[in-house]
Amino acid sequence: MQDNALTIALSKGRIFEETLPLLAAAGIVPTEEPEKSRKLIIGTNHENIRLVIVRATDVPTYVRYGAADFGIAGKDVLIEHGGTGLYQPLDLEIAKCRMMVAVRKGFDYEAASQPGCRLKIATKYPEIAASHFAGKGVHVDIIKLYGSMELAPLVGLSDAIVDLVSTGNTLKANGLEAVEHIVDISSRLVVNKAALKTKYALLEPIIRAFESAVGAQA
Ligand code: PRT
Ligand code: MG
Repeated sequence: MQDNALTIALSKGRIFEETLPLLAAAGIVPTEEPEKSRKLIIGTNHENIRLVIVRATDVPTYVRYGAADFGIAGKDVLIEHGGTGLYQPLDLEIAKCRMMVAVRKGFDYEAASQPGCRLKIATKYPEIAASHFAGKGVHVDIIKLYGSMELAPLVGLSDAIVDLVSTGNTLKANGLEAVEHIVDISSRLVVNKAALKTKYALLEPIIRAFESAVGAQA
């Protein structure tokens, strides 16, 4: 990769939407919308700055291996898959939500989650779920899913789910309720450590601009 060029890894959807104002604060404007375009590499108003559109869970991988100089990743992804080898200078306070335990309405979670009890947990986050229940002394059988976790307790696949909640509408629409808070989630800037040194002059003003944009929103 050229030393005067920057590649930024972003995921489509909420992270992309909420990152646009931060990019704008740094004077960076994408030339296309990833929702409308099928392109995976998107240019910007700067000839030397481009965006690569990847799955949210893949952002840390692109950045760690230097395929992107920096990116934006949810704290859920960073905890679950590890932030090893990444410099994480800034909480961007975007794509905020909460990692929660949820059950079918009426399920006696209090009784079922006493130390020594055994629970079936469906989740996309087996590491986070296992460490949460280990901390409570509750035995768990973790069932790894890749989506639609809310369905699992409704069809008897699990007793509870561990998932992200923002408005709570998805839980409500499926007759579930959140019963325990695990951790607050937001997205972080993740920077390749080598790029931080070799491209400091390019990266530093962007990080500063993000920082003041985040400060101004707070
Ligand atoms: O969707 P896809 O499978 O392509 O990938 P992804 O789910 O990894 O990506 P995406 O874009 O959905 O989420 C990217 C990041 O946004 C996550 O890693 C989180 O850090 C953050 N985020 C913030 C959320 C939510 N809020 C959120 N509400 N990610 C997912 N959700 C889901 C949640 O899993 C549940 O299914 O939205 C549903 C609940 O929303 P409410 O508003 O009904 O409570
Ligand atoms: Mg999603």
